Amino acid sequence: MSKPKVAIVLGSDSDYPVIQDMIRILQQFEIQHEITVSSAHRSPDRTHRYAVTLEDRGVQVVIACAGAAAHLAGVLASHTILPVIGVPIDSSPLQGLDALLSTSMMPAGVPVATMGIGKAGASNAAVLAAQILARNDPDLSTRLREYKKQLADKVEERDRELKKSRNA
Ligand code: RP5
Repeated sequence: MSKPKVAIVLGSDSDYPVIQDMIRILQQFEIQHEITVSSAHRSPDRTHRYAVTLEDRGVQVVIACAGAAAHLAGVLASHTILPVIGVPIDSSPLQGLDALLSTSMMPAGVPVATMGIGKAGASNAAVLAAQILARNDPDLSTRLREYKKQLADKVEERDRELKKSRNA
């Protein structure tokens, strides 16, 4: 098996159900990935040890998914020059608004490309990771163009169905 290009880090295994579409999209694009549970707050040493291996192992994009006072993406970004995409998970009483702010509001110099909250944000993280990797991968670029075309085709199909149902 080839080396993972995308490293997905979850703050908890309880975040796993939220990222199912992310995994599906990465598989659809044939992007090798790995998934690791590590918490910025509960296992800071493990998170640090993991972050410093990423570049040497050939990982090219990191996706960090965490809820509540989510510092996972920021901490990973502080230990690597790889692009880090953050996904705020809607697992807290504030339904992810806390995670959105704590993931996105990074100090200057340590960016986290923050997605929207929850499942849609997780899906977009996979697409953005694919778009980053596609800069050096013509086959992946082709798959991305086909993916975008399918999105557009689906809108036209729904438009046709809506019009048909209104005329019925
Ligand atoms: C965050 O706290 C995790 O990313 C998760 O979204 C949330 C709850 O974690 P558990 O208490 O379910 O492990 O750190």
